[in-house]
Amino acid sequence: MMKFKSPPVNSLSLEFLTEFSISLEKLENDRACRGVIITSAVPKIFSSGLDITEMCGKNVEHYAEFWRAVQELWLRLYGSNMVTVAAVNGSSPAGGCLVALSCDYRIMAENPKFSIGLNEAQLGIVAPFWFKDTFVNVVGHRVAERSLQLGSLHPAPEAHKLGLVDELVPEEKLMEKAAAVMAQWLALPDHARQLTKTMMRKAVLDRLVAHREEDIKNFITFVSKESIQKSLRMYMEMLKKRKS
Ligand code: CO8
Repeated sequence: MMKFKSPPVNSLSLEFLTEFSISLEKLENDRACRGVIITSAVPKIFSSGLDITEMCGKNVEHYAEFWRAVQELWLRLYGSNMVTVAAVNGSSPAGGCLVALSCDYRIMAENPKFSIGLNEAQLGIVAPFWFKDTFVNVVGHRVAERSLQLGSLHPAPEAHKLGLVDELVPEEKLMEKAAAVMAQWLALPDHARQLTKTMMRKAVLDRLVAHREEDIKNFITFVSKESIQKSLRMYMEMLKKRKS
């Protein structure tokens, strides 16, 4: 089991992403480890997504390093040979949603206060093509198209209805259920399951691998724009105001 513990909101900073990738790599190389359950140790929040401060007022080198780390994490998680189960025990916007979408199975706590989705459009930014591809592979084109354009954050019951999460369970049953799902998936022979997973995911993974440097350049150009910086700053201010 892997438990995110980076209070207050488990935002995916460069440091967090790097540690997450290294931990995954270690588990991947450990022959005794065939599956991982990903959850959060922070109450009410699975992950608040990419750390917005990493995308604000930094230099080009920093943006490149940060974006490479985001790509690296996704390539590892989406392409993992292990069985990956997300036990989503809190809100999970944007990058947090991507982490859950990259797993093989998603179980979410049955609490309408927790929401999940790719809400990038609400921040005035655009989810990259591989976020979109991952989303489409889970919910289908129509649901993804509407949800992405509106930047929707779906409360757990709605997320379940849309197929964004596979199952809802009362929060106190979440880990028990995740363990049961893991046991079910691990009952199959690894090689057959892994080859099937690769068959389903390879095209989408290959697309980023083939365009990785171009994707970094696009991110830098996009995020360096003054209009985008302004949107991100306004969004951060909105978060702070909402609090007070
Ligand atoms: N990055 C950095 N700081 C954050 C983030 C974040 N993603 N989320 C929250 N924080 C900060 C808040 O500003 C606040 O800071 P402070 O204490 O200094 O005021 C602190 O964390 C606590 O946040 P809240 O008070 O809002 O905590 P709540 O428990 O009330 O709410 C939520 C938690 C629901 C997670 C809420 O904070 C929230 O909605 N956060 C924003 C989540 C979000 O929209 N994330 C999107 C990130 S963008 C992304 O992941 C993909 C980008 C793709 C790139 C596209 C190309 C450019």
